[in-house]
Parts: sequence; structure tokens; C-alpha cells
Amino acid sequence: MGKMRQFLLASCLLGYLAVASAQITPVSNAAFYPYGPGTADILDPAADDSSSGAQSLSTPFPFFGNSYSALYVNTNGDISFRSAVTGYTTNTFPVSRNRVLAAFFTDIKTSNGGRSGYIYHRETTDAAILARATTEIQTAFPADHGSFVATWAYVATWHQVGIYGATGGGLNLRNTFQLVLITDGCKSFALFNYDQIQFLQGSSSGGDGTTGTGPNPAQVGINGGDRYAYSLHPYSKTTDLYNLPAWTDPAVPGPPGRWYRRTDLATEGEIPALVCPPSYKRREERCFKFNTRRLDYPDAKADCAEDGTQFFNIRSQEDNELLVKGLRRFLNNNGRGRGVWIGLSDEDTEGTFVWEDGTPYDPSGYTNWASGAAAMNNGDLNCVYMKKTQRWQWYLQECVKPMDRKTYICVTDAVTAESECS
Ligand SMILES: [Ca+2]
Ligand SMILES: [Ca+2]
Repeated sequence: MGKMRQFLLASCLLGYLAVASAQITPVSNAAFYPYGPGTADILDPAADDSSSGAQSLSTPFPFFGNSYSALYVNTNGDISFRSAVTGYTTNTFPVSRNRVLAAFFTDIKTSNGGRSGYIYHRETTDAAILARATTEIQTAFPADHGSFVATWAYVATWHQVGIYGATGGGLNLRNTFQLVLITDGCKSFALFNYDQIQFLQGSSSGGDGTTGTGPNPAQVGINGGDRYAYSLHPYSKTTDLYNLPAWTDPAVPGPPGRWYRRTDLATEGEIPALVCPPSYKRREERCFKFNTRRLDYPDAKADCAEDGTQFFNIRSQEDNELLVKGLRRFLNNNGRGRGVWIGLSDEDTEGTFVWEDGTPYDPSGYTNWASGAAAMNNGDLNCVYMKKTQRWQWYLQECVKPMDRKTYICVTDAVTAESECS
């Protein structure tokens, strides 16, 4: 049965049930920050695949190279930035778009039988909370963040939440976990806290609503949204998730059930992310700029140099394929480029080709000359371009020819992202 049809049926059956009281007893767990009754927490309505809506933040939260002044607390076990995330099946991070802290991302539902769980959240600058956050971050990372002082925090708690499609014994399965976001306005951290994990997934995505198990266990991690930056808990999407409440990070001191992550600086898994200069797009370990202007060879070369980059040199079939893939979109949008300089010329010594980075040209290595093109070489034709209308094969032309200028591609190596926080 489709998810919407089940939803409508359940809504009819439950229409007469009163909404349960919000009086709950928060867990007593050393990892957890105070939540629920007695705090300033907002309690979200019982729901499936829903969201708190945008929660404005008095201090923007630095997240993987960006900064966000609003966040969304979502039913399915996550906090997101820029927009609500209401999907219930997660593709393994890293993925594009979703900017998400996934505490326990699966098909959670707090509206089985009126209410099956409580989602609480609040931002706070409470002195006791900030003092605790400060101490915990300093203790967890004494070498790197020993002088960190928290100025703002956000506490979101999924208390005794149930699963979508629960039946039989599945109606009693409950998970309790919490995300605490902490920042000093520059660095940021997330604390993932777990008290009780009784299910791994809801009944969607192949799951079993009676046992709360299935082939797609919850995802636990962070996704930067750019397809590269992410971090995953070692238990993510495994049956080890049941052990989250007892887990301690061998590298980071802290209470059982706690996972610490720094979140302002992009990482790729456990490695600092690579970044590109502004207006350059990253492909693997390199950064490209597909220029729409057409210039003479020396001007194009100078334009790349101005960015501290150089012409893209095609050294392999892989390079060529990567380029052609990028060029197809570039030239479709641009529509004008008939040729693209490739950074190869024999300008200095006639007959001796040199790549723009100084490497000698190797005729027995990768080439893509059009038939007869190289044989026409002479003292006037010194610069090589690839021709769109000839499947990007290589041709020679005058380096300066105002009637037939070319587009060009600048490239540079991506570099490791560095924090600007003190
Ligand atoms: Ca759900
Ligand atoms: Ca020549």
C-alpha cells in the first residue's frame, strides 16, 4: 500500500482520539541537555514526515563553509538548513542539496494512535547551558579547542519517537535521541546524544513495521549539501545503531551515547574538504572555470594567470572526457564557442610543442589531433584548440586572430579548506 493511502486511512481511524498531554518525563542521561517540560522548549505537533518550519536563529550557525540564520527540525530525525527535509529514505551521504545533521534519519512518525513521541527544540543562551557546552567542548578537544567559549546553543530532542507503519509489537518501539548545536559565532559543533534505540527504520524503504528492522537502517551523520562535504558515524546504516546509547568515541572523551562533531569546517568523511577559488567549480581534486568570453591565446592565458591558474592541459582520455562533459553544458548554455584553447603551443620554438605548465609535449602520449592537422604546422600556426563541430579534435591556428578567437578553460588544484576561526 502506498504511503499516502495508509496515511489517509490512519487519519480517518484516529480522527476521534484526543491529543495526548505534553507531560513527559525527560530521560536522566549524562549525555543529554535539559529538554521538555521545565525548559523553554517548543513541542511540535504529532506528525509524519513533517517539519518545525523555519526557526530563526539569533546567532547564525556556521555549517560546512556556510552560515545559516534559520534551521528546520524535521520529524524524520534530522535538522536541516535552507529548507525542510521531509524525505524518509536517505541516500548515503555525501549527497547534493540537503544540508542536514542526521541524528537518526529514518521514517519516524509521532502520530501513531494520537501521539507516538515528542519532538522538542529551542535555541538558548542560558548561562548554565553555555557553561556546560563550553566545558564539554574544551574537555573533548583540549588541544584544538581548549579555549573555546560557547555563546549560543540549540537543543533538539526526539523523545520516545515511534516509526511510520508500526503494527503489533512495532507500536511499542521507541527511540530517544538529541542534537545539541553549539557555536561561538565562528567555530561550531554538534553533539549527538542517544538514550534508547529500539528500531532501526520505519516500514517504508523495505522496512518491517513490527520489528523496526529492514535493509535500510537509519543514517547518522552530516551532509554539507555540495556533494563532497560530509561526515558519517561508524554505525550509520548498520545494525550497530542499537549500540549507539553505549557508544563512546575512542578518540574523544565524553559520556556514553555521545558523538561529537565539529561542523563549521567542511570535511569529506574524516578528511578536511578541498575547496576552489571563487567562480571555479570543483571536479575531483581540481577546480575549473569555463570562460564564456572568446579571446586570443595570449589574452586567455593572461586571464587565467590573473586568477593564479592556468590553461587546462589535456593529458589523458579521462581529462578529455571530463572536459567534454563539462563543455557540453557550457557550450549549450553559451551557444557560441566553436573552439577552445587547450594550452598547447609551439610559439617559442617552431615544431617543439610545450604544454602551458612547461611540460614537453609527448606525441606518443594522449593526443586527439584531427587527421592532417599536425602535418599542416608552420611558423604561423602555433596554438592548438579543440573544435566543437569536429568532436573536439585538435587543430592549429594563429595565436592571435581577431576574427577567430576561442573560449578557454582555466584550472588549478583544489586546496584543503582552512578555518578562519582563531
Ligand atoms: Ca516519517
Ligand atoms: Ca607552429
